[in-house]
Amino acid sequence: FWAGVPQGPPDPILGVTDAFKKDTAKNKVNLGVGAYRDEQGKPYVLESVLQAEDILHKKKLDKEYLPITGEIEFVRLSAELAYGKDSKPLTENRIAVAQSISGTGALRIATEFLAKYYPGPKSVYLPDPTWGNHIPLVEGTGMKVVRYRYFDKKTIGLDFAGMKEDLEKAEPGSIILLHACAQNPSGIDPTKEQWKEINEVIKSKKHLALFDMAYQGFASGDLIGDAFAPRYFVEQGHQIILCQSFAKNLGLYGERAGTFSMVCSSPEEKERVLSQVKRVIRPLYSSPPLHGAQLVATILGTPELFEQWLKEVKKMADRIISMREKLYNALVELKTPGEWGHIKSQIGMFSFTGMTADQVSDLAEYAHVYLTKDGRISMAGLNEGNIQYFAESMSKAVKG
Ligand code: PLP
Ligand code: TYF
Repeated sequence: FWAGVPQGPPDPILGVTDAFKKDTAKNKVNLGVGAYRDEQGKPYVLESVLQAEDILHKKKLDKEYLPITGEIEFVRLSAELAYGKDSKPLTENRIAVAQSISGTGALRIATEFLAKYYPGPKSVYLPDPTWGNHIPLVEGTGMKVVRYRYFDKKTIGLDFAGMKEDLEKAEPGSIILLHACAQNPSGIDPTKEQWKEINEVIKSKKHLALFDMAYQGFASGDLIGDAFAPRYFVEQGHQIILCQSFAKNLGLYGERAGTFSMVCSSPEEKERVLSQVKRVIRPLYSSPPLHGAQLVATILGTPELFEQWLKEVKKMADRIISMREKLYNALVELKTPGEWGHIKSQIGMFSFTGMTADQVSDLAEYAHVYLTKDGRISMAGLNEGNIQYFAESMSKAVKG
C-alpha cells in the first residue's frame, strides 16, 4: 500500500531535539525547542499546578466527556484572562469562545472556520519570519499564505515601515496574523505606539486581525501588559480572533489547554458562530481534553492559586531576562565581533541572535550546542551552569 509514501522532512524545531538526543557529549546544550527549563536545566512544573492537581485529586471528579466547546469555567475564566474582566464585548456576551487543543488547536479551529465562512479574501498574512507551524496551518485549509515584512536583518529589529507598507498594500479585508507578544522567533515586538499605528492601518483597510497569544505573562511577567495589543484592538472596535495557549505561561505543554475566541457583533451572532465552531470541532476530535482545562480553571478560579501563579510566571520571565543580561555581558567580555544589544532588548522565550546557518552548524559540530538554523536560541535553555560555556562557544563560532 505505502510503497509510494516519501520520507517527510523533520520538523525544523523538534528535529533539533532529535539531533540533541543523539549526541552523547556530557556538556551538550539544547537551545532549540521553546520549553522552559529551571536553573538546573530541568523541566519545571509550577507549584500552583501541583496544588491544583492536589485539589482535583481530592475531588475525585468523573471522566465524562466535556461539551464540544469545552469546560465551562475554564472557557469563562480564560476569556476573562485574555480580554480583561471589563472588556466590553465580554460583558455584552458577544465573544464566542471554545476550548482548544492548546494554541495549535486554536489556530486550527481559526483557519478551518475562516476557510469556510470568511467573506473576504482568503489570504492570510504572516509575519516574516514567523512560527513555522503557521504556514501548514493556513495552507492545509486551502487558504493562501502571504508574508508581510517584520524583521530587519540590518538592525536586528522591527522593520516597522516595511510592515506597515505591506499591510497597507494588502487587499482590503485580508486576514492578518499578529503575535500578541514575544514574537516567535524574533523576540521583537512593536512598541505600544507602533501597535496603535498598526491598529489604524488594519482598521482603515478593514482587515481582520487574528492574534496568536502563546506567551501572555511569560513575556514580561505582567499578564495585562502582555495582552496590550489584542485588548487595545478590541477597545478600538476590531472583531478580533484570538488563539490562546497555556503551554508556556502555566507550563502545561503536554496538557494541551487553550482557547479559540472570536469577537462578534451581538450575542445572537455569537450563538450562530459557536454553532459552526462546534461543527468544525466535531469531526476533528469531538470534544477537548479534560485535565488541563480543570487545572487552569482551578488556578484561575482560586485567588490564592492565582496569586501563586502570578509569582511563578514572573519568576520564569525574570530568569529569562537575567540570562539575556548575562549572555550579553559575556559576549561583550569575550570581544565577540558585532553589536549584541538586541539580546537584551528582545522579549520572551527566544532570542534571534543573528548567527548564520553555518555558525549554527559549527556550534552543533564542535561545541554540542543545538539551536534552530535561523540562529534562534531558546533563552530558557540557558542557566548558570551552561551560560559561560555557551557564550564562549557562540563567540568562537562568530569569530569563525
Ligand atoms: N503560536 C506560537 C507563536 C508559538 O510559539 C507556539 C508554541 O509554543 C504556539 C502557537 C502553540 O503552541 P501550543 O500548541 O503548544 O500551545
Ligand atoms: O517554537 C517553539 O519552539 C515552540 C514549541 O511543532 C514548538 O513554539 C515547536 C515546534 C512545534 C510545536 C511547538
